[in-house]
Amino acid sequence: MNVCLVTSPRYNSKPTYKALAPMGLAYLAAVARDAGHNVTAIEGVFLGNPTDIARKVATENPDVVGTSTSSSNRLAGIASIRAIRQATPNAFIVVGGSHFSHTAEDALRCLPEIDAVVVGEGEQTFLELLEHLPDRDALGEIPGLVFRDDENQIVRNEPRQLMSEINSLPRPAWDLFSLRQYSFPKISDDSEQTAGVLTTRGCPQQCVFCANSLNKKMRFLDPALAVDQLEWLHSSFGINDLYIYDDDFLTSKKHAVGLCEELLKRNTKFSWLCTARAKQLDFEVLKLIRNAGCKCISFGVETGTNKVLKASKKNLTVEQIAEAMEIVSKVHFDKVGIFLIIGLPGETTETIDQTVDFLKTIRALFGKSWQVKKIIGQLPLIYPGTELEEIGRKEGCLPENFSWNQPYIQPKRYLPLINKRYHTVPHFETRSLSLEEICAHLKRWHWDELSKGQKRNFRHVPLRRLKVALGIG
Ligand code: B12
Ligand code: SF4
Repeated sequence: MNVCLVTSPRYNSKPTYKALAPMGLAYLAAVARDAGHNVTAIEGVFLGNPTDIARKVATENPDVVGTSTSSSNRLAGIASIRAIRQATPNAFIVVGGSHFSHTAEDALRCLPEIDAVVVGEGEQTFLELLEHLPDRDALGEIPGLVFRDDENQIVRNEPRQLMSEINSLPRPAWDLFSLRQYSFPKISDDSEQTAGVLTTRGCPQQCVFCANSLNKKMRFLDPALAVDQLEWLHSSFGINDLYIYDDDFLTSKKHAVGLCEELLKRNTKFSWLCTARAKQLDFEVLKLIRNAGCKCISFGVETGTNKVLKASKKNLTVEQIAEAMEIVSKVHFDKVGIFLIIGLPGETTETIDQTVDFLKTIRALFGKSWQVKKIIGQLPLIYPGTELEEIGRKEGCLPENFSWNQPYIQPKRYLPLINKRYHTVPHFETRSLSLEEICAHLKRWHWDELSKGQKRNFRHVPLRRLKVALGIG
């Protein structure tokens, strides 16, 4: 089969190189190619314009086109799918990834251009689809697939089980992508080229705002295989900077230690960053990851109150976060990212004040080196398949007839409060605390504290427009 995998443009259909290369598609490309299919990749994100993307796809004469988009880029992604359908009327168009996995039936209903949706982890389902095509009668036999049958009915097959292990996966087929053209913030000053890597898959936590519900089971890449892959990235693509995409790199001490010992044993020189949960951290393990090249580490702290942590199902307490930060502060990472979400369930103006007080306590721990640490705040966005979507429906955040695959724009009064990139993503708010009230409260009382030493730390809130919109400050 001729298989063409396509990345979607960003929300405004303008070309950009400021992205990390698409790991999901690179894995799919690798398994499809290993099975003997002819695979090509089109980096729609570099082209931007849907017509240009479709024209380029058509030149590959594909039997199957596979693509995906994030919810924030979905309207541009959908425009690209429509253009691809026009340019390749006979190709089988299959979509996957978090956005489509959680909106499969809605996507097939709204988008006649799509033939099928792969729900969740894609490698095995995609492979079986390629094996069966062009025999559409066999689509009902593929677990994990949702598709439109001959009578135009939407059929959801039984779910696909997550892979039991990830060691047997091939390496992502980065040779099909222009890995060196992607430009993402560098991790260290002597960085040359950045790439993302995965050393685990899955996260067993259940945070209400997270779209990870289909990926709960933890799987670990054997440390030797993981470091083989990193050395290959270095020797084949010049990569020396790594974003470790794992949801919680420190979820297993054994895995983190094994990987770092392997990195040190082979005397590698990568600079890398990772994300971890701020719970029960071990000083020795943190020191080890620092020695093995981890320059930056970030934590989803979200809030400084137990009330909001509990309502958000973070399975964390402020006491645990404080203890974890105390340990982190002693390790001297180049950067420590602290992610906040202001406005989660249970938030009040009092809990916002408590969160800011909590940040001051953390700031004190880091002392003079605080300026290299980063607080990254955001308002709560609703993503499909999250518990926040359900709570948000009850709170009236989504219109009655809301569809994830049809045009949507935030209520007009909120547009000045939100970065353009997120205008089409519904925001969460409760009946007792609106987005306007949150922004006004932050601006009035906490802006200096939250902005200390940083240009743009509240990334969904455009500062200048906020001032005008709220008429304060
Ligand atoms: C790395 C990452 C990023 C990177 C970018 C990565 C990239 N190259 O695009 C950065 C840091 C830039 C980023 C930014 C954001 N991200 Co992000 N990110 C991730 C993360 C941690 C890993 C993604 C990854 O590579 N996974 C590994 C690969 C192997 O898995 P995968 O992509 O899911 O692909 C598999 C399947 O989904 C499926 N599949 C995927 N595509 C396709 C296509 C076809 C045709 C088929 C058949 C199957 C298929 O098969 C693949 C192999 O199994 C995920 C969380 C997670 N654990 O997945 C969040 C995640 C994807 N991000 C998320 C969000 C919310 C964001 C932001 C909006 C955050 C923010 N508020 O700013 C931004 C916006 C991104 C954008 N492009 O618009 C959400 C997605 C929600 C949604 N519905 O879109 C996720 C799921 C986090 C979460 N748990 O809630 N992100
Ligand atoms: S937010 Fe992080 S810890 Fe929570 S469920 Fe998602 S990936 Fe896991």
